[in-house]
Amino acid sequence: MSIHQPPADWFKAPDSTERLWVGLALIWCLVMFIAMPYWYFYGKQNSVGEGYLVEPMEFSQRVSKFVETNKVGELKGIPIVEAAPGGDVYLQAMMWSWFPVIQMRKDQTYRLHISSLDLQHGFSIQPLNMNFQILPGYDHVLTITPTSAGEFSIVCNEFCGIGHHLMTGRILVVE
Ligand SMILES: [Cu+2]
Repeated sequence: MSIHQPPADWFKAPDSTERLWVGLALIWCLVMFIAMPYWYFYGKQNSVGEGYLVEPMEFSQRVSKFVETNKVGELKGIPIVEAAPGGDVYLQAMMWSWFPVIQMRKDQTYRLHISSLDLQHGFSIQPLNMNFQILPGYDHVLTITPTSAGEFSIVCNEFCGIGHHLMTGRILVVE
């Protein structure tokens, strides 16, 4: 029971301005409703990729094996790793690093496996606008073909703690 009762005749039929706004909001809802599936099929970015279940420890072992067999150099103490074209590439996210540094050949296609060992991170390639959510327990596989050579940064775009802003990685694309 409220302290003050509303007047019995509280309801007023919407006037023309209110009807106009409700109408505009409804039209906008429909536009957004259609835009989501449209963008899924015709947008040129953010594929959903493939997803597989994987235990964090198991994924970490795959990363270690990948690094051991494919290491080609080192950047500030972090191994630079290059897979054969068409091969599997592994990237591990954890508070607060991306491991290892990935090297790829321009115009070659790779299967990039990404997973997290602890909590949710965001995989974002800069300066391109590509963003993916990375979750522990899931091997997120992106089939990617770099179309230009250069150095690309990976940043974490999902707040993951006090060192979140330091969580950067590298992808090197060579000719
Ligand atoms: Cu993160």
